[in-house]
Amino acid sequence: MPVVFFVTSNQHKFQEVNTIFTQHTSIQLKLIQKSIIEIQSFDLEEIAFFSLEKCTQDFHERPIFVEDSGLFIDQLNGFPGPFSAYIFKTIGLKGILTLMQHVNNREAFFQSSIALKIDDCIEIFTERVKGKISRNISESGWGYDPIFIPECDGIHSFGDLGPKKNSISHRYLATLKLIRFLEDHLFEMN
Ligand code: ITT
Repeated sequence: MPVVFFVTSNQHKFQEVNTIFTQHTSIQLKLIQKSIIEIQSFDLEEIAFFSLEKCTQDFHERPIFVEDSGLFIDQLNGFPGPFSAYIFKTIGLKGILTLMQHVNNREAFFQSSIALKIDDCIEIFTERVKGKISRNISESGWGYDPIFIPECDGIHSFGDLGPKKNSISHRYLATLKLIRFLEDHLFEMN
């Protein structure tokens, strides 16, 4: 069976993507656990592209991909966006809710951008999921999951949705695009 390599330092991301692979394809996913060097940019696709370029200098496995993701809050002009990982580690969820204390428009979206290297080509797959920032921090979930309520549910946070998150999320939709591309490409070659 074909194998594809995913470079990430984030176990949650890997588990989510691995579950999607297991449910939707016979292509196997292998983890390369490594912190990724990211350029400064407002554009997640550009960050993913350059992270992949850097990774492929160190790792020669193919096909290989990285995923860059972030939470973009409308009333904060897209903040934390490309700085999501840093902001999570510094001001955290409480800090975000404090910034949003007097904000009534709580619309936001999550974005996932996957950059894949296959042969000598780089392909980018991006998806977004709209939702709202909650007023409270729910108990379950990782990263921003406890404060993001997806539009398609409207009540529960990603954290509260448990495994259901992984059938509606930004990462799920982008990973499905990746799988469709890989299947077309890898099975056509055999
Ligand atoms: P990599 O090694 O793959 O880069 P990372 O954790 O640094 O892992 P990102 O640079 O893509 O990942 O940063 C995205 C941050 O956004 C991540 O640390 C989380 O805090 C948050 N995030 C992204 N997707 C999320 C999701 O589905 N649920 C909750 N938080 C998420």
